[in-house]
Amino acid sequence: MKSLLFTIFLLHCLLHTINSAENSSAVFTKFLANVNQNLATLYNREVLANWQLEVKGPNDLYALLQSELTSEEIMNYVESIAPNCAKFKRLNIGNPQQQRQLSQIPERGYEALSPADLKLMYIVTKNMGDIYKNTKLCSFHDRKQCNLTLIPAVQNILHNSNDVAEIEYYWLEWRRKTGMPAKQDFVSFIELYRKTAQLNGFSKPSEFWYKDLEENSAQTASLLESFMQRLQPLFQELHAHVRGQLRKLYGEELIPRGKPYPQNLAEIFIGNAFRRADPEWYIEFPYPDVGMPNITAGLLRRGLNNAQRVFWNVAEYFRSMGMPQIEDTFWSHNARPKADLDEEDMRCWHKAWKFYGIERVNFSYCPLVDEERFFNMYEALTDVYYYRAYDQQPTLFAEEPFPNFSDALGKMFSLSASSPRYLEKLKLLERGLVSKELRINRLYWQSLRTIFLIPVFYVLDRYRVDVLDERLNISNNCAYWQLTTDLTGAEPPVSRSYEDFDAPAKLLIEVDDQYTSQIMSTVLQYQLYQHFCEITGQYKPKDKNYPLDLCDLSNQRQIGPIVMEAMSLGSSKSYKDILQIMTKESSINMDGLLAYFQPLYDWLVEKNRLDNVEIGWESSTKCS
Ligand SMILES: *[C@@H]1O[C@H](CO)[C@@H](O)[C@H](O)[C@H]1NC(C)=O
Ligand SMILES: *[C@@H]1O[C@H](CO)[C@@H](O)[C@H](O)[C@H]1NC(C)=O
Ligand SMILES: *[C@@H]1O[C@H](CO)[C@@H](O)[C@H](O)[C@H]1NC(C)=O
Ligand SMILES: *[C@@H]1O[C@H](CO)[C@@H](O)[C@H](O)[C@H]1NC(C)=O
Ligand SMILES: *[C@@H]1O[C@H](CO)[C@@H](O)[C@H](O)[C@H]1NC(C)=O
Ligand SMILES: CC(=O)N[C@H]1CO[C@H](CO)[C@@H](O)[C@@H]1O
Repeated sequence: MKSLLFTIFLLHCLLHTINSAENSSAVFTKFLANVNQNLATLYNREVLANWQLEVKGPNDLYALLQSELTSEEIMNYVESIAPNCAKFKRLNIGNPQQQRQLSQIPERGYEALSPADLKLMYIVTKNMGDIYKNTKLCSFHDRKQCNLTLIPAVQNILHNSNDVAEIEYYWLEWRRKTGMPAKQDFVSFIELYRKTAQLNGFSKPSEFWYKDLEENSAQTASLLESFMQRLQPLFQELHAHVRGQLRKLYGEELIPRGKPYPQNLAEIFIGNAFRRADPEWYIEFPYPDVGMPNITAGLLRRGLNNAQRVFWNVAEYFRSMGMPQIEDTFWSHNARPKADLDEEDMRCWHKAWKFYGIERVNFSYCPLVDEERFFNMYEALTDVYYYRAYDQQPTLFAEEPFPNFSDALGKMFSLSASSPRYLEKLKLLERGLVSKELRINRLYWQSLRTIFLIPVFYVLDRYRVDVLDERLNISNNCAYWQLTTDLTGAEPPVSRSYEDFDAPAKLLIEVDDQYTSQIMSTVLQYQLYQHFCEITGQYKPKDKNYPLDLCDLSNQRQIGPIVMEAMSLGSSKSYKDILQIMTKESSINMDGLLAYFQPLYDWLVEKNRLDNVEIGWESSTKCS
């Protein structure tokens, strides 16, 4: 009885604090201050541990343990404040900035599941990753040798093969060994994901899927559809050209007229654009004799032969655009080389590391010097500026406004730096080399790396969202293929049936990875580029001397302040507000991307006509 009375008394006090209108706002303010502080402490421990892993290597067991422990602590913390978050959301108090902070507190995500379900979720996602890691295929030429990993072994074989039977064999084996074995886990994943969405208070699974994009799923879906529609003319011309090239390589029987191209052959062709360039490959280029300039050779010729020199060169580019100068001590104080490269894992990149609530940005660099690492430096330095610009924001706002937003800025700057006009300035390209042929080759190479990915990414998200929201039956393999064929113009090389299960072949590593933000980021990159080029007079829509693909932003000092202002906002405003500040437009659109590739589009239309290749594709009859 005594203890009951005591409880009632306590409850009364609690309710009193929360419910009395004037005081609840003080309590709310205090709550947010606490959350900002606690998250900063936890995040910093995690970043520090991950930074240690990057510079010391994954064998640093202490850092590995720290990293895992802190992730768990963060989850526990988020879990512990969840009831309060829900309460404050219901009370609907505070000013708009406070309400926005509240909305930026991380969701519990899978932690909202019951312990048994949570365990199951870990098991199924781990299983799928393991299938990917552990699956070994037998060699096409020696069926008794069965130790080929999917990546890199099979991938390397495919890149270097032009034997159609071999390519088809691996395509089918890959699906046979990964699809069916993953089916049950995939089905469980979908069910658990639906539950998670519901437990986190979302009305539909797709709302949870798109939660970081600040719009409801219907708006996101219609934005994506508008992208796909506007992309279609360019994509169809590119598709027709690539299909024509494949027909030259493999013959009319394998690549019949008017049909989707076989996915396996197209992927190898397009994938070439991601490999280190080798001169043989230029045969497939619009102007094979012109090829592409060798930037790596240019870097070495110019004495930019280590990461530190590249860094200062790139820092000068940012300074010339009116961004703050990086202090001389930055490199010696903050930069460390990435730990030894793992042979199998060629992911060696420069990377900035942000800390919270303190002025600190560390930097890890890849010691390799080549074209890719050179342009990557522009992206890494963009992050240094970004992290420093928003370090006065509370922890909950010390983020980009949507995932991959900062990539759009970084890639925009590296795009501008890859402009032949700028490369001439840097003497990485010899003067007078900027010909029509070189420009078309460059645009073509870029289109393989970006334009083709957009529909592929779109299908990956669209498929999972449609399954999650029950618009598509997970057991209907042909529905998966119909989406793929309609949108990407590719079909399976051999007949597939309703009962096969092919979707996981592309989704095993991170089954819940979201690609929509990457599409938005890519489109935004070109939108920002067009805007900045236009306001600085480097791009003039009607003037052939100022095309977008040659626009060079270096020395355009008015850009720095605009970009710094946008960066300093962190996620305190929605991306639309930030876009409005930067460009006077509040939605992402395709104008910039299409303007950029316009010369390639014109070339393709003419070339496809001359080659008498057909545009578009019928639906596929390969799945029934
Ligand atoms: C696979 O096995 C063959 C012999 O069976 C061996 O020569 C080869 O080195 C092995 N490859 C790998 C990646 O282990
Ligand atoms: C470019 O130059 C580098 C360094 O000289 C060289 O290693 C590489 O093979 C060249 N690449 C091409 C495609 O010629
Ligand atoms: C990380 O940066 C801070 C200051 O920004 C510096 O004091 C610290 O030494 C750096 N850490 C390393 C390992 O370089
Ligand atoms: C988008 O962000 C994710 C997670 O940070 C990252 O893995 C991915 O590489 C980014 N995508 C692009 C296109 O930069
Ligand atoms: C999905 O398809 C399978 C196999 O065709 C069928 O058994 C099942 O009833 C379908 N589920 C729904 C919800 O339509
Ligand atoms: C009774 C009481 O403690 N009132 C406080 C409620 O919170 C405001 C601040 O928002 C204080 O000024 C009051 O003193």
